[in-house]
Amino acid sequence: MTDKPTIDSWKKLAEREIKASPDTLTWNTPEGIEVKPLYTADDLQGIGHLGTLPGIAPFLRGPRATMYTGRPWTIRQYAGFSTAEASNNFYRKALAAGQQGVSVAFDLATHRGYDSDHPRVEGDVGKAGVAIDSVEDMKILFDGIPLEQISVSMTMNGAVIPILANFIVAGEEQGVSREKLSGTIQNDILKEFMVRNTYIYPPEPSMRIVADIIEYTAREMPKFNSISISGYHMQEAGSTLVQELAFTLADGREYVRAALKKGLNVDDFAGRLSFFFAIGMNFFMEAAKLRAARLLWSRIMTEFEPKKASSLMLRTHCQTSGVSLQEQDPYNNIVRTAFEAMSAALGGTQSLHTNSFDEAIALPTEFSARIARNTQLILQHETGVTKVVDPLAGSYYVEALTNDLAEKAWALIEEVEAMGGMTKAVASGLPKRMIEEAATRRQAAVDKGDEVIVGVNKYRLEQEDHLDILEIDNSAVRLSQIARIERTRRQRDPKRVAETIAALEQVARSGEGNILAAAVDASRARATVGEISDAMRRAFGDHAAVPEVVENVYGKAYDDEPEFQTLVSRLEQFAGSLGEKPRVMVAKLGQDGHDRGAKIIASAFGDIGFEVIAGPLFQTPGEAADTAIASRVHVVGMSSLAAGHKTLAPQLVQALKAKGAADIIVVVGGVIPRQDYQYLLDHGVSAVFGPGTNVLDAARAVLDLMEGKRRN
Ligand code: SCD
Repeated sequence: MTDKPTIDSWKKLAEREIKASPDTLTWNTPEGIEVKPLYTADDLQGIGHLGTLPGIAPFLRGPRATMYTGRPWTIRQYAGFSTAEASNNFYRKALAAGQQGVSVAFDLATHRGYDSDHPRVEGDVGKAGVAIDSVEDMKILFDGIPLEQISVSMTMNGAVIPILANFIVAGEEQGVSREKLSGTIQNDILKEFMVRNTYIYPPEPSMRIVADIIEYTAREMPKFNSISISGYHMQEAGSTLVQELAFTLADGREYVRAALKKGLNVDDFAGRLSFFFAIGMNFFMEAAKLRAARLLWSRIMTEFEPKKASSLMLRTHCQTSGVSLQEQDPYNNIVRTAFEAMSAALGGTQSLHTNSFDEAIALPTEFSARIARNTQLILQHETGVTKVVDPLAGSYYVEALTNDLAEKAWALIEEVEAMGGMTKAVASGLPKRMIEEAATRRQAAVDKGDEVIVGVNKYRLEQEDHLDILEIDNSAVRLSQIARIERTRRQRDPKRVAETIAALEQVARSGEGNILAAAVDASRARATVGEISDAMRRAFGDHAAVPEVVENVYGKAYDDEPEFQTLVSRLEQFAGSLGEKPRVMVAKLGQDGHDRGAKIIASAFGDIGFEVIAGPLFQTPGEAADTAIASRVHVVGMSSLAAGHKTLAPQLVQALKAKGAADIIVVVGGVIPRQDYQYLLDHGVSAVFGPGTNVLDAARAVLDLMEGKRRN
């Protein structure tokens, strides 16, 4: 047997093995990529990138020549909760235990530019991140952490101006001048309008803020990354990897244009643009995605004719996927995260956050955070993955996949370009709609069991183990924050505050000068995050999005399947007896802008036959009650993903009662720990739907409740 094997001989063998054509083994991914059961040298024909080298444009094989063999990626765990003191303590312990950089998670009140004493944020303070009201909090946050040595990432977009200003002043007062500060500010507003929703101002002034920050950091903070152009939140919202890749790079192109419009030279800022991607469970495709991202970014940047090679380089942070984590059988999440982390390393990330296994349900505990950090330490020290650059290069499959992803993403980037760029595309709602459709399609695939999630829709435990979780006493944090704001206000010079705030407002209104520079003066004078944000609100106004709901995606995935049809008929019958379609309002309360779950429920319930009212984001419980009453709904479904449920759900029930609408049924869904179910039920909530709930089961349960109510 000396004949060279051919693909035809393999096909024949394969056919004999599976008793069908091997073409039936091809997997159509959600990206529309056909993954064949076998790749060979033939699949590399015509791929142009194969001869490239790391450290050299187009950087597909990595931005540094030696990559991890010279220096491993930064272990940078995203964390923050409660007060600045509590978070500082957490950071110090993490750094002592092997973490290499700090990454701050702020609470949603801070994200949206409200001080902790603002009535709209009662349920949000200190919950999903740390509460920061002024530079006094920021100084405590970094107490004992040498800012000239440790790089700090801050995930902030809405209130990016006061937060970055406070960081700069905290550095100054720690004796570290701003040119020595290293780190990254997220500062990526376009994806906020698309998926993450922690915006404050309308798109146009928001883009000016981004450009002002790029300008200021290019001039004054040479070691600081001015932006973290993020696809992560798109994937979390349900995008495909091609959408994540394309929209993120198109966002980047838009930011470059905004900075050039300010009169900057491309080489003065391009090297400090950074990126941020999610790494989900599609192991090889995620690694290929990072390689494709670097290839396409250098292609995009070439258009701007930079002189420095580093201007063509894509450097990125990655985070393992939050949505791949499950509440059910949660220790499985450790395994999921480890695979995702390995994929990020094989893809060549510069910095990585590994999620803790309990993050599907709560903030990490010290125990779960240790395992998450150790996942990376084990990868770096024990697996040998750092010993060679771009080890997947030359794999028939990975190279073909890199090429497929690049081609598909490029086509979508060109589509955005034809619309006039990403700001216009975002304004048209197209990317958001595409992502929401992909998310709804995926939910249907999971609900139907076409996509297996171990421990959730297959191999589910009869009895889940109890899990200890970290709970934040939100009202205690709020009171201590309010005490500190009051002290800061008493001790500061009111005249200086008024002058610096007036100057900031003037810079914002006039379009002249740099907003961040003006905010640094206001921060030095101890103006609060809320006061700085309000000055800009007066100049720019607030942005309010109109919620849209995707139709005919969930229902279509089920076609005429009996399970779906039975429910549809049952609902029709009930509507007949009611004399109208049952109406459900999907409500988002407080500053929690995570609306993936709410959108999927609204979309699926609509397809099942409910009339759905999608409430606007950021309502108070009283406002949501008013909307529910005005829309004459039968049920309010409150979706909570940011831990405000124990404060906000009882307030909603009370508000409905106080307004004479106690007959409206309240159900709650989202990230609700099991230990909170009884509390919610005791406070007037009729049903709770935790993570991993099958949407058809939820719809059946809501219908049961409505029928029950009608009988009584
Ligand atoms: C790197 N260096 C090397 C080297 N590799 N030197 C020699 N040989 C090598 N092989 C150098 C680099 O040039 C750099 O120096 C320094 O070492 C640090 O390396 P780096 O690669 O720049 O790494 P880092 O400082 O960690 O920066 C990584 C990014 C940065 C560029 C990606 O932007 C970053 O840290 N981003 C993190 C973003 C983040 O944490 N976001 C959290 C988001 P010089 O600098 O001198 O060149 C969380 C979030 O949104 C969650 C979801 C939600 O809230 O909704």
